Amino acid sequence: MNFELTEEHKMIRDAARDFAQTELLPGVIERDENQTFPTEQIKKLGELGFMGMMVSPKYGGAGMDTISYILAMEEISKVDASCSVVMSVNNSLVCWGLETFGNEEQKEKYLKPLASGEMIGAFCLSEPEAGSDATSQQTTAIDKGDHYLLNGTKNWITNGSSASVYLVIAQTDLEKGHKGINAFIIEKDMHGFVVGAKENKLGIRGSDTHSLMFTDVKVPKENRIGEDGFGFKFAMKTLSGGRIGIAAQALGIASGAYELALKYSKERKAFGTEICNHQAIAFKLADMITEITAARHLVMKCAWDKDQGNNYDVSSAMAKLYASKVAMEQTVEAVQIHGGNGFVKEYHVERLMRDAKITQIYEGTSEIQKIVISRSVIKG
Ligand code: COS
Repeated sequence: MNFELTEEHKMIRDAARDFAQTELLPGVIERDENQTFPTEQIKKLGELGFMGMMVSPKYGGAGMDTISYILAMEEISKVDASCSVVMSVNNSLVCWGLETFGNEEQKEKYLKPLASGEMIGAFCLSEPEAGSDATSQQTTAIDKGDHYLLNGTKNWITNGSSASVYLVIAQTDLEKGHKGINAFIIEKDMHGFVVGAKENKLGIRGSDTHSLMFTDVKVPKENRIGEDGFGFKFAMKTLSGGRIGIAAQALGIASGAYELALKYSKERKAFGTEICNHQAIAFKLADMITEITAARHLVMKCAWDKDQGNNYDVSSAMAKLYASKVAMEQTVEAVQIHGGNGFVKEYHVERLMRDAKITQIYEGTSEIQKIVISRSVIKG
């Protein structure tokens, strides 16, 4: 076992930290307030290689490992979780899915611009009636010979309007159940594809979340990913990796709030001393750093599993379940340590608390993670 980061890992973490402080911190409160998408910031993340971190340089990516990816995700999420969700979806759902399961033509045409940050991608599984119950897809893609005809609605899609390329899951053959589901690459300008209204959200307000409508969209046959009927497995396998990204996001939200709370507690005075000298606050800090360290170990372990080629379906579910719980609980504590100041926007912790909630919901709710983990332990 080796708990040390390599020099390269440290460099990537520090580059992400610098970027977050210089490029993301200024304006983060306003972007949250006005629900402004971080267009310029995402462009710069692309130039740094952070939009296709794990993609091979052959396809315009940075060729880094999963540990590097989660280190960068944590640092970006400490400051701007709206920005990090855009990065996470593009990296671990869209780019990874295309690089692992796409064919050579699909990689040349779509992966290259996505990995270089020239384009943004979206992953479209959820529907009004199919969130956790992902096999109940109502969106249909009927085989018409040289193309599929796509009809249906997708909900809560991250990068809904900012994306140019959408990976859409749809039912091709109802009788075959989940084995009749396929994944397709959809371009924004395909006829019959409409981006719906933007959601007005509790947290990650800088990211754009939309519903998407497909009416008789003609999807060329060559835009199907993998063999006929591979769509559900594609979604499940891709989400396992996505959950590592969201676990790292949750870790970053928690550690960002902790760092702010620690600093504040060393400056703010009450009853004649800095509040960190009061046991009530000192013990909160002790609990926070302990929980965050435990979450970091789970996230690191599962990233390591992925880099080693081990199965990470369960370790990513555990990492996301635990890190998102820590994010929710410890951001509440960070607000508490800040007292009245924690309740106002200028101190950043209220935003982190609002941002934390979604990490227990998207890419599989905490309850879904418990299904994945419990089925695995019972099966043995
Ligand atoms: N990798 C590969 N295949 C997987 C898999 C994985 N991680 N998880 C499930 N599968 C396969 C199963 O092996 C099964 O295939 P076979 O019939 O060939 O064995 C198939 O997928 C169906 O699996 P299962 O029977 O377990 O389906 P369930 O309907 O019980 O659902 C859960 C399984 C709940 C785990 C799944 O629906 C899920 O993850 N839901 C949450 C989806 C989600 O994250 N939504 C958020 C949207 S993205 S923001």
